[in-house]
Amino acid sequence: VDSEVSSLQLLSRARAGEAAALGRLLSRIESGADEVREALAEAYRAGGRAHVLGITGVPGSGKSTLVSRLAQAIRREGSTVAVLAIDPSSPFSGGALLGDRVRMADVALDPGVFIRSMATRGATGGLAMAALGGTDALDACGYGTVIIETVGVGQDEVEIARASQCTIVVSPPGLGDDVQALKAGILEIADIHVVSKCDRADAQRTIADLKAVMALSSDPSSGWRPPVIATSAQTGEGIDELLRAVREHRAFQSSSGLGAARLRRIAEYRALKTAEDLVRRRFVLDRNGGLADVVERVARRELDPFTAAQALLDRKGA
Ligand SMILES: Nc1nc2c(ncn2[C@@H]2O[C@H](COP(=O)(O)OP(=O)(O)OP(=O)(O)O)[C@@H](O)[C@H]2O)c(=O)[nH]1
Ligand SMILES: [Mg+2]
Repeated sequence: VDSEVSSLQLLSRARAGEAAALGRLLSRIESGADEVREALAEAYRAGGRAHVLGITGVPGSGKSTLVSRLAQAIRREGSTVAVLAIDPSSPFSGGALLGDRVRMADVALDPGVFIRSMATRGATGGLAMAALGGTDALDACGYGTVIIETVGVGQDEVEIARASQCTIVVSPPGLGDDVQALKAGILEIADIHVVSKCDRADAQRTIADLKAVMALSSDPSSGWRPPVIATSAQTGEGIDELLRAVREHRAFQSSSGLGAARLRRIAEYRALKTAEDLVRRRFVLDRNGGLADVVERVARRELDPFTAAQALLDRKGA
């Protein structure tokens, strides 16, 4: 951590519109440094205005390409948008986005768009903590929409996508008979389904399969039937329709009261996740956390794991 400037200062510069300060702040959040905690608390207090979208799907399903299209559509509406792509194997900066670099460059030069990749594996603070903290920072900076992209594999990644006001699950066409999101176990978290790459001939089959699965599985009592939207980042098909569905879902959430219930569920998840993180930091990262001797006694069966955990938590300090 470069220490001349505090994270709190970076946050206030970022909120004043300085993109470089926002980038530095996100790097610190990514590193999980303790110093950033105060800035994160301030960002959380200031935030809560952005519409946060979670986009997930199996690797290579076309999430990043779709997100860049969606960002363009949001800009055309006149609203601002920030994107946080978590641990992508094909980051925004590097990948050949359908030879569409010119348009991506337009987006990249637009101050109403902020795009950032975060590769947080191995970071001390953990994946979810960095992603959620990053979302708070972007929210506090006043972006109208914050999009968080995660690959739909792994518990943290799926939870991050769920910790949003609207979760979009992207399924690519083809590759066997099953809808892949079904295999990945992420179908049920969708508020909106996207079948990507619908310029491909095999997309029709996937759209039909997904609609059939949805007809069987969706719970009509919730009042919201997740729509299945076919998109192509290549032709632009379905992008406006997707944005319309996002807006409709938001209106439905607020008129039904389900949005408030969801915000409480997210708050609960965040509080518990943060407690978990604190416990992990205290015992795993702190050499004086007393973990080693307790572990030794558990290994020798002098202590059972539950009593050991209780003893650790009861310990003063940290
Ligand atoms: N034909 C076609 N190909 C697409 C479309 N969208 C994305 N692709 C291709 O699919 C591949 C993966 O696209 P990405 O957007 O990187 O997918 P992703 O889901 O973000 O991938 P990861 O982040 O690595 O999981 C790339 O080669 C894209 O060019 C589309 O609409 N049509
Ligand atoms: Mg990606």
